Amino acid sequence: MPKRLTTRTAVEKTVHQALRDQPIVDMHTHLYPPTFGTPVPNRTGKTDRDGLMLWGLDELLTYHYLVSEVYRVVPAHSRKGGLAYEEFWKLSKQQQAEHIWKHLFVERAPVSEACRGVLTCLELLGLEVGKNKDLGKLRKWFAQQDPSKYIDKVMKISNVESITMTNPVFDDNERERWLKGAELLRGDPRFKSVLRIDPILRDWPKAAKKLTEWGFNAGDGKTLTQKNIEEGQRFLREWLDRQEAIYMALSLPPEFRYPAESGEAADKAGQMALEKIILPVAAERGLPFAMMIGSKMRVNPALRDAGDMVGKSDVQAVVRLCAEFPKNKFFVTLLARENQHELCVAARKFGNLMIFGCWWFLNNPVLIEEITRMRLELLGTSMIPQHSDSRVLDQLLYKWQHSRVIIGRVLADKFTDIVDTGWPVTDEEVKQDINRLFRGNFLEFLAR
Ligand code: HDL
Ligand code: ZN
Repeated sequence: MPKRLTTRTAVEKTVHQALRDQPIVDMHTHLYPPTFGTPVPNRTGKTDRDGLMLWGLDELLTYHYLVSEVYRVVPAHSRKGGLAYEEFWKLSKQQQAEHIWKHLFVERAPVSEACRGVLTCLELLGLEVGKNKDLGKLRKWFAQQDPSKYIDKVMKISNVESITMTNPVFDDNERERWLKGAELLRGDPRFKSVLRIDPILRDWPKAAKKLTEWGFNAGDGKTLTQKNIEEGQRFLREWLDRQEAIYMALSLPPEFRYPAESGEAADKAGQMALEKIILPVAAERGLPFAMMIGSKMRVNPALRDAGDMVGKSDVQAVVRLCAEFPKNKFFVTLLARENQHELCVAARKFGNLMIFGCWWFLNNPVLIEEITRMRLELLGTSMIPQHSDSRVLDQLLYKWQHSRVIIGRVLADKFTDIVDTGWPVTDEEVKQDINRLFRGNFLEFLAR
């Protein structure tokens, strides 16, 4: 029998319990099952230097967020003992981890969100790192894990029921693995695939050249004939089938405009690739197209994955695409804090637009709180508040734990606000809405 909630305390208790109990569908990660190989030493002994499944202590400590943070403390160029980038990249993964541990954890308080995240992971794994800061001892525990069983453990503790991968077809390592044996790679139904195609819009001429090399005649990159369009569509259909992808995705620079503003032939061709290749195939299959806009790649190339930057995007490009392609479904997340309000208002105008997550540089408590409040106040529960973006399996533990606490605080306020008007809120309703936010809205939008 549903129980009516009449006080803030009752609401808070219900919200936090419902969040703990709610199985999560994580709609955007960079995680992989063991069939994609793992470079991490472990009890199975089967390691693969270029393996894609990252997990364990040294991967946690060398997450690219922490690489950029340690270069704040020990600069690359300094008269007093810096560490040149190329020297850092020459270190082993363990040596890199030790360098980060020393400078960001031992010699100063690990208060940044990425540092704190490592501590939350270790705490949730029961490793009592406060009692023992010796990496060697911690490493021994991880080396005893079997990757397959470790996935079960991490998904259980984090209560994540489904992991949505990012599968970049233009990445040679990943593509070759799919070509070798797609069925092997899809052995674990808890992992869903996403066809990631950034180069098609970030650099159509280069992408067209690659497609042609792979046997799909996509033209010269400056013009798109009907044949090129058909071949580009054939490429997408073939890879969507191979991966059994549940949506298509790409990230875009802050300069992305629709329609393309530059008179450049390549930009015009890229716009045609969007209009004639990507969106028609997505629409025919009822697949959402995810645009993650605002990432300026490699502003500091020496930092590699850690060298990307945020920039303010043009939300009107999203508005025009949603308006001009009503049969397409769009997942959109923007990287700049300054774009969040305009994106929320855009979502009020288009039912084919589902906004999601506090992406990358927004995935910090202060911004998760601000953005979630804004979304609930403007959109109610018709949005997807978070994804983890995890690159290392263990990060599911901290990214979801931290977000549950913050989103829970906001939800408790919002439910209490309506309880205060005399509106009858029950525990069942709270559970239903939390299911919508952390699972249902995503699955329903896929099926729509
Ligand atoms: O483009 C993306 O999917 C981003 O999430 C990048 O992978 C970024 O490097 C990242 O890991 N952000 O968390
Ligand atoms: Zn990502």
